[in-house]
Amino acid sequence: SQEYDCIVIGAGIQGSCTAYYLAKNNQKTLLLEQFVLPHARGSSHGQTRIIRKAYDEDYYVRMMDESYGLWAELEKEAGVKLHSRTGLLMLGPENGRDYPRYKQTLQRSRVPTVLLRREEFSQHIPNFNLTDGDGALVDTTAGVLYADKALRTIQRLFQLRGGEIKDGQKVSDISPGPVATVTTATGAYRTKSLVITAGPWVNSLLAYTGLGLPLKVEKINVCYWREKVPGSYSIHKRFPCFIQVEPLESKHHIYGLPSNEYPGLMKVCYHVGKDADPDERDRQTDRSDIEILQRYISRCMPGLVPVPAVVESCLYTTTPDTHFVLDRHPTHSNIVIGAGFSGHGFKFGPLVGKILYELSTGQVPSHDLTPFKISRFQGPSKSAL
Ligand code: PYC
Repeated sequence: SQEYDCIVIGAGIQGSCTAYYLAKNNQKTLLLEQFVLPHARGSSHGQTRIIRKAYDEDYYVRMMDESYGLWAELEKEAGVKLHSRTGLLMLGPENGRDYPRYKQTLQRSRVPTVLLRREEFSQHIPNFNLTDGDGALVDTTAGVLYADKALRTIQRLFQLRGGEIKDGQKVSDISPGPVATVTTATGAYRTKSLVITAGPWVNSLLAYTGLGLPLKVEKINVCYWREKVPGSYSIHKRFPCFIQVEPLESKHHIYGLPSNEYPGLMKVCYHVGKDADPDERDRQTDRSDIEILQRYISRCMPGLVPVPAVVESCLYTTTPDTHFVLDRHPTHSNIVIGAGFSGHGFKFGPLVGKILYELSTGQVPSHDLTPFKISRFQGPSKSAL
């Protein structure tokens, strides 16, 4: 069997970034993927994601400070533009639970932010009705990440640095130990260090190692809505991304990205979906979130036709507190786990990759990983976006 310094299982954004930092630091690395690349079965496909510093926890803001720099380095190395700045409009009840927390965290962390007064709102954000009682602010650092392009670019940079990708190779066994063996239908690979970043499939892989994490896999309906006047919510007219917390229509957030990748269509989605089996994703046909979105769009975004023109799918793998898992395996310390990105992990990809590389090569991680430890699942949980 072939031997590597490190094997990374799962070539989504987190695994591909981890593999890149390993190869960049001279580790002989194999990136294994069960499906033939590229594919749309997991959580890293699709044209766009939001990148932002707007968070309600200081540590995510600090992590995004570094992640922005790492994205810029990757763009420079590849000579490819991977994101566009649009700003992120945060909306929510002034006296609610979430909006004041975001506002305080942004101000405390000195993130460049513009507060929009109700009187001036429509002048800055046309075609949008601000809900009575809602506050509005703009995180001016935020924008759109070109997700598919970013994933392709990082995998290419990994290969240019000598990394090996084997796709279409589903893992059929992991035998842990000081040298672990990973078996697929076509080979057995040995490694001193294993990283598991398999998104919704992480628990099926961890089962080989005697571990199960409290993760929920949800199917998100990624909806695109037609502009009544083409271009009115367009990135070219500087329409921002938005996150509406505590909307009148629902318990969970609604978010949107300006029309860009599909001209004339704006992406607006609900941040929570229904449980799904990742191997039978399309058997989950619930569309109750689309009714919530239709009500929201009819009320707040009068320039969109309130019937989705395109619906794509994405899987979220969610932890009970919606914070990530970035940790070592509790009984096999040479197995590192990156999981449970809970629908907000893509923008952290390069930083997560750097942290998982640090863990897998025995370095002290460059960020405090306390919020991301597996041991927290034995205690009480709390929730964030
Ligand atoms: O983390 O900004 C985010 C996000 C938006 C939609 C899903 N996640």
